[in-house]
Amino acid sequence: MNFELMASMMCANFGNLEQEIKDLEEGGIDSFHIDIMDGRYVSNYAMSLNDMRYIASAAAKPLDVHLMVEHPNNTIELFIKRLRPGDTIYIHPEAEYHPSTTLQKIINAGLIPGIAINPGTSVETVMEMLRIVKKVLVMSVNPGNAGQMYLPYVGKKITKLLSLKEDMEFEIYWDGACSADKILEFAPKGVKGFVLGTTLLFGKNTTYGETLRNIRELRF
Ligand code: S6P
Ligand code: MG
Repeated sequence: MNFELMASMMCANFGNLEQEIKDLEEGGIDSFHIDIMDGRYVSNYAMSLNDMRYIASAAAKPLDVHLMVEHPNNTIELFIKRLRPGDTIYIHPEAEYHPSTTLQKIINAGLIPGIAINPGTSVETVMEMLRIVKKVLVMSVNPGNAGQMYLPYVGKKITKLLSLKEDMEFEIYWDGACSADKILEFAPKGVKGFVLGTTLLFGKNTTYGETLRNIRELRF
């Protein structure tokens, strides 16, 4: 089955980031998920612009930048100019007065536009933006931290998005508490990719290569 696996880099070992990137790429990761936080939109600071810039310089695989910041329109150029075609930027629509303006900047820069949808945000609220973006990142935990519990009510929203994705031309990605059983359930339904953090990829006794191979060999 064809699905993408992204590494949530806020869970990586920052003491040896160069080696982490190398091991993940050799292990077969598809892209690097970069969680940028401002301490306002979410009450945490995870990664920053400089972390993203370093990973962009060290990685051959694409970056998947998840902006959990207020008013990303004010600083979006800082991110855009350090990214390459094929990289994605997700914004949270609730964090912006005019999210479609910010999305248009991402599109004009030749990057892939995405929105991230919080567990408490309905599909109806973001309907018009579904026509603009190429990717929808469904948060299955509240944004701000790794290592949280899956919120089961998000499943119904994914079903709704799956029914819209062909017509409105977007793909669905999963972010938060991603476990093997979620991939087994949602990949066959059409979820295109999964962000892997502490639940499945980091801090385990197996190498990244072994873990990623095991996931790709899950029986569907
Ligand atoms: C949460 C963030 C996510 C987490 C990821 C961690 O605010 O957007 O990308 O880093 O969910 O994975 P896990 O398996 O620890 O929940
Ligand atoms: Mg994220």
